[in-house]
Amino acid sequence: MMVSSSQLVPQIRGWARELGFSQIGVAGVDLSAAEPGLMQWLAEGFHGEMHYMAAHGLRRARPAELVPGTVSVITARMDYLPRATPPGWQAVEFDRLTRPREAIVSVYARGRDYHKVLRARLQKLSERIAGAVGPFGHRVFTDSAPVLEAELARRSGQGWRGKHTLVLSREAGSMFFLGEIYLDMALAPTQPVTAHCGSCQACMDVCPTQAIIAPHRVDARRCISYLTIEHAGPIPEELRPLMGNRIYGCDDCQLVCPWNKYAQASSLPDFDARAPLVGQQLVQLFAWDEATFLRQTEGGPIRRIGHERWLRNIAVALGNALRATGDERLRAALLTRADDPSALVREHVAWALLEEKRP
Ligand code: B12
Ligand code: SF4
Ligand code: SF4
Repeated sequence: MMVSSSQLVPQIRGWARELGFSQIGVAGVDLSAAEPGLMQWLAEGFHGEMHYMAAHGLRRARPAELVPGTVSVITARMDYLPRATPPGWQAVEFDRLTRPREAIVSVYARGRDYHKVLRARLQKLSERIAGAVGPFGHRVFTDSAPVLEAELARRSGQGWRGKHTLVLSREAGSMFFLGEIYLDMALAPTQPVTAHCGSCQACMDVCPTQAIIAPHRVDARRCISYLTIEHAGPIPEELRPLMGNRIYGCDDCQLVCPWNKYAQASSLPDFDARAPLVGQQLVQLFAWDEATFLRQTEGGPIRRIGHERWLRNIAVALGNALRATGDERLRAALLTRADDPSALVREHVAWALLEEKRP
């Protein structure tokens, strides 16, 4: 099907804005230039236990093989800073690291699960498009395993790839999610933008675990986001002290990025932070039983990791806080789960209580 891009794309931008998206681009389907890098990344084992990353082979980089008939991809950006985000929010977030007893949940995970928000709104956008051009073949994605989202976004002009690998824009920094609509309708691609990292490498320097091993190369196995969210088993011991009080995800490489002074707040209430997930004491969150965990995380992305991993992560943070402060209340909290039914939790609690870690 052939439609006039010059008329349709501006219309799509208008509908997308009404649905909470901030920018729309169009990419073609030839991502062959990205294939060697993806294969290298997998060959180095940087994906760790994210076996789904390898499972789809090169279909990840070949939209037309993943969804037969695809000839164009609409890319969409959705800003996720909560509506109440104050100016200078990066300093507010960095400050949390100086309060070891406080739990840090990554900014993106404090509200509603973005998978749900983006998927539903991309579907609505597809319906608006179909209303204008008639029925067409499409499939929506957001953070769905087999899609190279950042590469599609870069090509379609959503931004350039920062040295931390995230997509970064002069108008919006990097605090946004990406989503796509694969289409069987040909639209003219929008143009990429130039990169503006220059000689900066602040993200690489700040990374607590040195997970950004070279510009544009992240070894996921070292990334705190991977360790706290994707990784199922015991967290490697040498990385535990470096996690500090981050219990779900990590924002450091984005907080330090100068372009994030242009990051924009969401127009939707969905990403507003839920009170129990911001500025809370580790001790309080560690006391949640499974029912409380499920209730407090309902509709949010954290629920996916389950109560056991939640406790594992908090045990590490409590151990780090105990080492930093010597506060006996932290030890007491850890002792309440020394005999936890989960071997994983017990082991992390035992590590957190180890005497030789005391200052
Ligand atoms: C797997 C994954 C992760 C992994 C790995 C991250 C990574 N950098 O690869 C982990 C769990 C660590 C992670 C963490 C985060 N993620 Co993530 N993640 C993904 C996911 C599902 C796939 C990314 C991917 O394909 N990685 C594989 C590598 C190969 O891709 P690549 O970095 O683009 O590599 C290219 C080049 O750099 C080069 N290359 C890379 N390595 C190597 C090695 C060699 C030797 C060579 C030669 C070349 C080469 O070749 C590749 C192809 O062009 C995407 C969603 C999606 N489906 O795309 C979200 C996604 C990238 N994540 C996202 C977010 C928000 C995050 C976090 C900020 C969350 C948080 N606050 O904790 C952190 C940021 C960490 C970071 N600095 O990347 C957003 C990013 C939005 C944006 N602005 O760009 C995405 C797009 C999800 C979404 N739909 O919004 N994530
Ligand atoms: S911190 Fe510096 S190097 Fe890293 S993404 Fe931002 S501008 Fe680029
Ligand atoms: S999210 Fe944190 S651990 Fe992961 S690369 Fe960025 S700074 Fe490093």
